[in-house]
Amino acid sequence: MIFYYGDKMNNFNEWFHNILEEAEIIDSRYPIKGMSVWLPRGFQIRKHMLNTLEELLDVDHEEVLFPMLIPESELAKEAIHVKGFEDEAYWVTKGGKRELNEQLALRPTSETSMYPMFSLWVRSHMDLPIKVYQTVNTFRYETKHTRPLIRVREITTFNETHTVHATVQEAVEEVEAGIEIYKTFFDELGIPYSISKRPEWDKFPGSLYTMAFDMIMPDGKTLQIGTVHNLGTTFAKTFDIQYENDEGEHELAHQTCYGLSDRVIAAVIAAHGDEKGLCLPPVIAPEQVIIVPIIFKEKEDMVLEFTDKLEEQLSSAGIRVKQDKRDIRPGKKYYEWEQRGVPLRIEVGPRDIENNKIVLIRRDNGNKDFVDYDSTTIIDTINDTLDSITDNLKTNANKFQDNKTFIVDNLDQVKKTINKKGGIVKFNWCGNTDCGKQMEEEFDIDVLGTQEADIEDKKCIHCGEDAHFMALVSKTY
Ligand code: 5CA
Ligand code: ZN
Repeated sequence: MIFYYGDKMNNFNEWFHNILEEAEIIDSRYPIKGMSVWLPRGFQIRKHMLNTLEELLDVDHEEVLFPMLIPESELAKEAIHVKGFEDEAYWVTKGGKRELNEQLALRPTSETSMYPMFSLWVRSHMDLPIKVYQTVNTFRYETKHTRPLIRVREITTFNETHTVHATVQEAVEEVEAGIEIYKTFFDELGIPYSISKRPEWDKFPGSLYTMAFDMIMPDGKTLQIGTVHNLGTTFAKTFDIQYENDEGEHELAHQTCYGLSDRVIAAVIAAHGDEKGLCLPPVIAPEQVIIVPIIFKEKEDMVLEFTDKLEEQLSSAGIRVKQDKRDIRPGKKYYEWEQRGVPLRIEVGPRDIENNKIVLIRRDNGNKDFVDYDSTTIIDTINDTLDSITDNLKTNANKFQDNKTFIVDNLDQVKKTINKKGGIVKFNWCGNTDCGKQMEEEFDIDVLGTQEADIEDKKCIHCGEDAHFMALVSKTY
């Protein structure tokens, strides 16, 4: 029986939920709202996702691990920051039956856990820069509708980078570096994005400014998939992170932080999945290649001898490969591995071996290729095919994002476009908070942020004042 996933475009929620279940990624029946269980297949995907990310971060950052509990006195130190998170914090108030002297927050993010320690670590400019990251679980008592991977109360895969610098300039450069790392990372996964500077009223609590990555989901709403913040000296003041410069004077340090979450996995699923189920980019696929031997009784030994050798060969070349020798119909195997999103399937039957051929079937476009089996070139052929799958997934996903991004020049079109087509709408904007908040109310949309553009002598399409930016607006998750 063919499983019906639902309509990805018109009923994304149903489709997404079905994928998570059928592809055995997570089980969301855990008896706490907003918390789920990673299943073995999902955990593999998560692991490869993190390896890809951490490899990029490791070039210029070091991994650390801070405690999960934060004393209330530290969390409350930075006034704006605590205001942003006070409604979302979970509290530990007891040890056994005893009330604690001071209640402890489960980290909603780790500024207030890390920065008191940074204050101890930074003495002179010799101690700078600090560039560290950790991958941890964080807790946020979200009040908006929770959804698996997308809006959770235990973020199980929170990768956060925190840096400390001597100068404004270095912090600005680190923000750019962070953006580049995330671009490379999302590109490797074929996740499309639009980058904008969040408006004043939606920046990270305590930051100077926030740069955000947004992906347009199949239903036309956008999902914030990553953020890079310039913290300025706000936290350095609060947590007393100062260094002695060459003249022996004390100066405040400049900081940045940036982070990603489980949402990355949601984004991959949403970007590439289809009516057959999950479709994974090779870089995070638990199996990049699945070999299905076509076995007939009398030729079984011959086929298996060949496929065992092939499996061994691919595996030695560093390709994640698995062979499915189960005694069930090949059709059922094809169906299952397609559902699970394995990028490439190799079928080999007795006739193929006699003709010295193998059959490659791509998950992304269904193309079937009969290729000559040559032991000296087969690895290149397969690696090239995997690369081509990555490219194709990325191209198609980017096309979707581009086709759903509209530039308009009057207010009427903003409303019409968002309601009819969804996606991101861009237009000339003044950048003023009052104007922006009014628009959000009037049109029931969110201002994602601004992009710099050549806007001379143009007026804000909402209030008529001079325009300074392109605004990006959308409905959001
Ligand atoms: N300390 C900073 C940088 S790590 C910080 O916490 N930034 S954040 O609040 O913007 O979170 C980083 C990213 O986590 C967001 O861009 C978003 O993609 C993701 N995220 C935030 N809240 C949730 C949530 N409840 N569920 C899943 N992902 C979330
Ligand atoms: Zn305006």
